[in-house]
Amino acid sequence: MAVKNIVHDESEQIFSRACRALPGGVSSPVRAFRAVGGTPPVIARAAGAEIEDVDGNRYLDFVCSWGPLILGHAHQAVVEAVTRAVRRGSSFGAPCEDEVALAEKVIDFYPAAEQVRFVSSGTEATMSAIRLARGVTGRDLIVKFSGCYHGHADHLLVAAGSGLATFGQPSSAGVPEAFAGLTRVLPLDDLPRLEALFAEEGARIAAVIIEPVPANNGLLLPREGYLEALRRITEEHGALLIFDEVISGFRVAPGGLCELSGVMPDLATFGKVIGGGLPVGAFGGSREIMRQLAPEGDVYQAGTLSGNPVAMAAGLAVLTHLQHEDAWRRLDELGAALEERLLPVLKNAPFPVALARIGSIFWMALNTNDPPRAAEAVAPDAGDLYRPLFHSLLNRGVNLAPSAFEVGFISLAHREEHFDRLAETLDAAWAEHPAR
Ligand code: KE4
Repeated sequence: MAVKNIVHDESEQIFSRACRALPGGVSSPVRAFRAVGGTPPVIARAAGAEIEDVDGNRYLDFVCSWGPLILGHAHQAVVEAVTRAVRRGSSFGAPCEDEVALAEKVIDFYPAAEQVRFVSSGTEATMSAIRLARGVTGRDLIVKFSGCYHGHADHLLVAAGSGLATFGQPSSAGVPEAFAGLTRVLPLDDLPRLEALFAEEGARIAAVIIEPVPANNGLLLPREGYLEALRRITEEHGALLIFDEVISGFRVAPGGLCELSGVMPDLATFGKVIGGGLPVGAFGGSREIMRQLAPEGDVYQAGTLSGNPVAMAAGLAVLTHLQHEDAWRRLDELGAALEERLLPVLKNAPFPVALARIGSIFWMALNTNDPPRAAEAVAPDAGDLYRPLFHSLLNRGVNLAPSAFEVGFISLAHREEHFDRLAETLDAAWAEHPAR
């Protein structure tokens, strides 16, 4: 397949305006293509498994807006629900029925949630869950794992993943040492280190927060028994276990990793899929813990647009559609089809490539034969090897994440023939890769 003669004039023109009006031209750093170079296409529209830029170039999309679009872009169920909702008013700042219905569905789906609170992003969800854990336990320390990303709340921007992994910044400027000092960071997949930390400071630890399947520094699948061990250790020391299921929630199973692993966290956080592409986050847990939140309890948490009726309608449409379609069986089928189609082609790469996958989430681990289970085990030259690969794919109309550390997503709009196209495009990319 010849490299498409991609015209970028409109994107270049609009993005140069963007760079004058917005820092880096973006509203979120990883979109700026700094890790892969070049100018990001400015997207005009999207439908199903495709996105189209302002120059009319169309791309087969495996970013899916970083996970939310599990039904595909502009799905009819979401468009109709949002249109109906917004005609009734965009925001009330008061209880609304769809907020209750979505909360009831989340509680129905997620085994560890007896109550939930809605917010407007995954960051707000994890920030609020941690404040609640500190309020409930009366303790200050939080434990996170290097490479796990839980949004950009100050105390969590320590050895994070996602954009921070992409930029190689172990932590962010602007975070006072006093804030970061209450966060302990350990490597994933190292239980002796966790046991030792708890032996030393367990009485001060409010919570351990983890992406139960880390997907922001590559897809770092946990070893058998690892999550169970986290549950045991936190329970022994009276610390809460927080599953950050912003990516995995409602995607890998109705009840996320909680359902797949059978491990019950004390709190779980959600985002992405639960909003169907609109700004929704949520956190949930036992009634006993959740009732510590204002207005019932003394842990304050609030938000003008939390439980927004239009966003709630979108989330409800997505979860309802997933349920009726028995979507998770189909998403697993599609994930298996992608893996079967890609494995032979990965062998043609000019360096080792391992495929990590869980359900409809996948990641190519470059320059290694075994998918890493910790950020420290990701090949140090993964970013360099990924850069030319990314552009070869993009120039052939296939959109993967502009970072070696972000995962790919499959939606219900994807078909097996899309994976054939990805495989063919990868083969062409290997042929022209500088490592060849
Ligand atoms: P948001 O605040 O971006 O809605 O969610 C933060 C967050 C929390 N927890 C996990 C496990 C997450 O993956 C995220 C956000 N994910 C990144 C990319 N993997 C969002 C992309 C971006 O920052 O633009």
